[in-house]
Amino acid sequence: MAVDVLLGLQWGDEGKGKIVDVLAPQYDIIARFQGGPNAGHTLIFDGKKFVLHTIPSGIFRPGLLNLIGNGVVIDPITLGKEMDKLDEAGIDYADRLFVARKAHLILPSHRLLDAARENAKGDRKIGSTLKGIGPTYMDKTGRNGLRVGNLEAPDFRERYEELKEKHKQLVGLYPFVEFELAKEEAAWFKAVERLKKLTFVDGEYWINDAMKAGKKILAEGAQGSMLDIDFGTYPFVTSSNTITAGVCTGLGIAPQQIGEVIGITKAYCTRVGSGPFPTELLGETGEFLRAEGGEFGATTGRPRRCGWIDLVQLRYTIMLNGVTQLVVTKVDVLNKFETLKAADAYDVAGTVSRTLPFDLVHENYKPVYTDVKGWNANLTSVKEEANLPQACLDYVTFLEEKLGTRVSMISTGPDREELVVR
Ligand code: 2SA
Ligand code: MG
Repeated sequence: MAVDVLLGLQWGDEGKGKIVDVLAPQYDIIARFQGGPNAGHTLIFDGKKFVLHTIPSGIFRPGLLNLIGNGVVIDPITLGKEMDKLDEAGIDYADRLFVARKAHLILPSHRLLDAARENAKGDRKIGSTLKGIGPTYMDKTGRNGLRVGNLEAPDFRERYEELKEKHKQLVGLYPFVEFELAKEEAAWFKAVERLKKLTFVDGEYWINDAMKAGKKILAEGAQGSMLDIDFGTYPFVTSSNTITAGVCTGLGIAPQQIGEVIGITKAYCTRVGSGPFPTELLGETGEFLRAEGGEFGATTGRPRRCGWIDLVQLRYTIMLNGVTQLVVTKVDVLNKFETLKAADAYDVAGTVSRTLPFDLVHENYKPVYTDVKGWNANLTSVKEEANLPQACLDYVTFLEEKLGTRVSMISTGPDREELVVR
């Protein structure tokens, strides 16, 4: 049995949570492989909205097992809050949520460091979600980190204090930021007791055994490929490998075990936080997309930047991920346009290019747009391909041709039900 992958091809918020939830019944296990509580996966069904940060989006489907893999960084406090929401909704997750022992822990002092470093950057801020992601991955690669499995050892508190002291020294290098460490710490240790009630597993054995037993597994990406630490718009990226390669290291799976790679893109494009966004629309049209699409960060509530779809960027991330099928989301947000635009090439210092320049931050380039006919009709709630207006189908065909990849699903609204499967 192979592991299928589902991930975002832009800067995050492509609608991964919804699509995982829709596909979940075809799988036995949903696994998160990178990122942490910076993620915000929104799911809407039966008129209710849930936002998940750490827990895989398979949790709402009874019988499905969910793994938080070793590549994820976990803040017990956020995880505890997610568990509260599940408890309130009467979702039984106790026997269905597994945590890899090798996943790293986000300490309160990681969040303090995140805040202190962003604060010191002035107008060069990354636009971090301030969840402690960067400092935690730094401690992981710097070989200082604490892992979930360490919670089971008697010397955990000592090791915690040691790492916290290191962080306090580092924080001293930055200007002062408001942070109630003692209070946050008390909440953290309380949440740790709750985390310890979940089942800890050696995730790499657990998942390989499941594969051998014929279980169907879906790996759920967070953020997006353009936020990948290696291939994204560095340094305006997150601190993990968000691309398919991250599934191997973030779960303990060999490359030949990767099956379908389902890449998700919005019918337009958004980005939250700072950094280059070539097709960004700064005027009225951008604001219109933000309002129509409800484009506000699911974790921080920050307004998302909006722009046209970028085919140069998408061809790049389709290549990096080995995408085998595309899902186009939020097509209904484009309902009111006579004409749409898509960037099919870049003008790089006077030369037309179909590849991304090395440094999107500093190089001289601008997108070259192609006009596409809009449908100017209401698609909300369309569930059958036959009910989509011809212009909308033509847009999908245009994307398939330009991107060389089949579109297997079109999302026409936020609800689980609002989806055309082809
Ligand atoms: P971080 O927190 O250190 O990983 O931030 C680094 C950059 O990565 C971006 N980033 C995100 N971009 C889109 N969506 C994310 N999740 C939330 C959401 C974000 C939110 O679903 O809306 O609520 O604001 C996410 N997480 C990280 C971030 O903006 C920085 O540019
Ligand atoms: Mg999100």
